[in-house]
Amino acid sequence: LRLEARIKAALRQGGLTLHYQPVVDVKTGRLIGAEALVRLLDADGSAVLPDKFIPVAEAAGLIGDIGEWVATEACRQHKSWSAQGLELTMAINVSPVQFRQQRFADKLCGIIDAAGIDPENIEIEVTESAVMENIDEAIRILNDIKSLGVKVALDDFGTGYSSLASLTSLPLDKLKVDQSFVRRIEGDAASRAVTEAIIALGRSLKLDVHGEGIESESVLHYLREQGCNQAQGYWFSKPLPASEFALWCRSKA
Ligand code: G
Ligand code: G
Ligand code: MN
Ligand code: NA
Repeated sequence: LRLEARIKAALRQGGLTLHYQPVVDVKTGRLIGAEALVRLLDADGSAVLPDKFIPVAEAAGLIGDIGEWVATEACRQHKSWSAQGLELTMAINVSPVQFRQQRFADKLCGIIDAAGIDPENIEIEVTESAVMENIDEAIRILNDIKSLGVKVALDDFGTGYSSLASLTSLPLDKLKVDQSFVRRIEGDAASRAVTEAIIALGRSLKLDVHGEGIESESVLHYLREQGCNQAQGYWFSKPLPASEFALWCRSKA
């Protein structure tokens, strides 16, 4: 209950913050986006990571509030950067519980409208396992989201149990190849085989394929050769507070 109480306090008192990790176009090396990643700030200023508090928030019925806060803040930040000439696609993670909540697409639409930004600049990331849990329902929700103009990425792809046939009926823009494969590319032939299969599958379905967890130039090079077109990972930058993210972008421009 201690963490639950801290989450509640954070929601009331501004104790949540977003870090942003750059997303880069593999061919040109240009910055094309940012993934917003939520942190819970402790009294001493240190950050609790979402792997720890998101499951607690889901169980406590607090994920809807967190999700709304994240989307609102990510949209506000997008608007602010855009006004400074920094144009990018803002990716927002959506928990499986939040994804299935009543009127999720309506709420998202309201938040994007209120921020005054073009929905095409927003991308939601939903995990493969969340979608595959109930494919018909997922298709319906994703169609609602797509009809707003918002983009959809399938996160952690390769770790769930996909019905490959149903991939063709899901309205997707992107597959994010899970880090667990990307990070083993150099040492493990099986991880290379899975990565190559995912890239080929995504490209033949005309989707963007996004490699995450890239930690070296050689892995980036390999992914480029395989036809992966978007990249993210510590090789470029770890997730950064907004002010540091903007500095990082200027140092690249
Ligand atoms: O980089 P990091 O430790 O932030 O992310 C750990 C996990 O938490 C990832 O799986 C990521 O998708 C998830 N996560 C990060 N931010 C959010 C968020 O705002 N909402 C949800 N639901 N999950 C998030
Ligand atoms: O599941 P999702 O893709 O949303 O997870 C994002 C998480 O991955 C965040 O915790 C982020 O800090 C972490 N991350 C991003 N890039 C790298 C990387 O290159 N190496 C490692 N080890 N973790 C990464
Ligand atoms: Mn993600
Ligand atoms: Na992921």
